[in-house]
Amino acid sequence: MNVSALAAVANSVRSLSIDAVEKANSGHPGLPMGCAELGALLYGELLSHWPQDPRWINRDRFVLSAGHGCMLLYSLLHLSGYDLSLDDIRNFRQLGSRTPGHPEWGLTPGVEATAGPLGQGLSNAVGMAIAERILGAKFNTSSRTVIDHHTYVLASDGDMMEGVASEASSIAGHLKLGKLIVFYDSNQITIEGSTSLAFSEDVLKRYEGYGWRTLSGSMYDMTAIAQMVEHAKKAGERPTIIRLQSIIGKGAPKKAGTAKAHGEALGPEEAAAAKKGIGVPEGCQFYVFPEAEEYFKARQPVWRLAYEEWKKTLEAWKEENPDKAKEWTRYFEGGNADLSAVTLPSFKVGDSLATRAAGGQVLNAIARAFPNLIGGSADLAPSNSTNLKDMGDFSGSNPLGRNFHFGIREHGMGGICNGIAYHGGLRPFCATFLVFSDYMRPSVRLAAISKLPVIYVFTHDSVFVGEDGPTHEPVEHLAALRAIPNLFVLRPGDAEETELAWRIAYERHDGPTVLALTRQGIVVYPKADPAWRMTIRKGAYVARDCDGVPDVVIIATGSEVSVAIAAAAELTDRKVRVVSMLSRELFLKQPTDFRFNLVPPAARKVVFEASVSFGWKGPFDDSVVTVSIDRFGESGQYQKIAEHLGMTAAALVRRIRDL
Ligand SMILES: Cc1ncc(C[n+]2csc(CCOP(=O)(O)OP(=O)(O)O)c2C)c(N)n1
Repeated sequence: MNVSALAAVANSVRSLSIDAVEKANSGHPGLPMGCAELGALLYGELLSHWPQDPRWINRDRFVLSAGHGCMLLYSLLHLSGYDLSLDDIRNFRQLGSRTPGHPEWGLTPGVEATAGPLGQGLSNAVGMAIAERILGAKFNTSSRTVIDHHTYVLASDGDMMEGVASEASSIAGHLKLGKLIVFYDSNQITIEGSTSLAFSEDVLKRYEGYGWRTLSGSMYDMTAIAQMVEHAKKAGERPTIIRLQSIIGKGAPKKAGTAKAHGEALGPEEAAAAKKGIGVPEGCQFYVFPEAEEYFKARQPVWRLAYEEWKKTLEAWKEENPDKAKEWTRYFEGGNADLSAVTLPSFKVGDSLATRAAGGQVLNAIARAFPNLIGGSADLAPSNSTNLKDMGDFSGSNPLGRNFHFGIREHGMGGICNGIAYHGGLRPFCATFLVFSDYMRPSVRLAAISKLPVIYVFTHDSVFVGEDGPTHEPVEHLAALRAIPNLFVLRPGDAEETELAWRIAYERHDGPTVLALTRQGIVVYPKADPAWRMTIRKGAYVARDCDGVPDVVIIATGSEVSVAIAAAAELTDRKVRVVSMLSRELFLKQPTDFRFNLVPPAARKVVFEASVSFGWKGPFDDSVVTVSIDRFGESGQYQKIAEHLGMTAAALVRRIRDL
């Protein structure tokens, strides 16, 4: 290990980070300056990677969980040869640049996860380590290893304080994810000052309790860190956390070790002094030390060789294992999974079952056809109907089990599923009650930002949960989820629609999808639109129609569709159409013609949904009438609740007659 060259890399990271933040006049110099040595060691020595192929399946993953410190990452990606130029670095934080204020997956080559909301990156890394475990068990043979990599994380004090990181770390210990290595940048500084203001726990003891191996040392002893990593790699069944004592803003003469170094430009004087202190020639901007450049130049052939070796192994493995090779293609190159040739359960008019039950049948059929579909629930699988029958339980000793038991850790579950999706090769779903989607909302939002095709099965989707009462009855959740851009929220009305909803969710590859499913049984209704199976993919279709142009269009979702159909049948003196709106987002994407054909502007529009009315005016016009629930629910028999809250067919008939 060339410590002197790595020191030059570390100081190049400092030089680039100081200047980028200075030029943008915003950003976070403290972490990159404080962790520069670790970054140099990672990108120079520890990571098995090949900058020319940042999507190499078997690369080591490195997640910068403390995303605010992204100049560390950008500097190292630039220095080690990724397609990220000095101009990209100069454009740090500028509109349209590839170096945004926090790392964004899919935008910058080499960025493994969108990070910034603290704690998320660490939970993503747990998902990546899980994916590695599964894929290794699936594809490696006794003679050839094609999946075998480590997942590294750099986490800050803030990451360590966040609950989501605790949830994910707890399950990582339980699952014995020995190839997960977390570096904890312990600089004891956060935005408000010293961590002693709010954080006095013994982090390593906590991780010991989770079943991790814990090590500690100095951020600035690269030889010792490399030794600890070797040690960690031998930890076998235990993930490792290495606490590294560090100085935020190391190298800034006045601000180092203080909160002043955390999140603002050092200022011209301090920046100049810091650069001088590390040996940047006077007047130089965005300076890279020649020794650092030479070092990375020399590393390229070494990395290329390892990469080419792996490719050769893969080719030989494919020849020896043609069946596995086919699976490999499906796992990694399948792209948009095509369900057209897959037989899914069919339901018929008159069948009575909850959409969660129908969903469970469809999920099982898809899972039988696509072995890379994996997932589970936060301890509610029997209620969510998400058990994959005869497909085993994923555990520390059974990597090929496909049912995940996330425990009661919704937020961790969301972060882990994002990590599995980031990793590639697997298709994750997860489940809980709709009301608890709030517990995982930050991860859902990040899946939407990062265009991850995670599927969320959220059951017990309305006040018709009944007896459990208002704490368990979602009223604002559909609206809240619909407010997240790029998230599809699908609320099917019966079992047949549930099958279609699953198809849409599974075939989607550019973002996450929510399936909101009922607890209560629903009778499958006849559909007026003969082409409804096609039309519903546009978000809505005519479930029940009238002769001629309708006077009233009831727009209903989920379990309210069948109630609306019953109401329409009673309103014999009016021309009433019922539109089942599986997805408002999909409907709103359609051309005006389609939307106006379905919901003619001249008709009275009545939205019927057991949810807050928030958000329903926008899609139509101010004349829309909402029959909805703008309050919390009640505990009781769900039919009684429906009567109490005016959500029955009779109540809807009265409302429409009163119009
Ligand atoms: C969930 C979340 N809450 C708040 C923030 C705002 N924030 C950014 S960095 C930070 C804390 C900084 O302390 P630390 O994590 O120790 O980073 P360091 O100061 O060492 O750079 C906070 C509160 C955030 N990014 N994510």
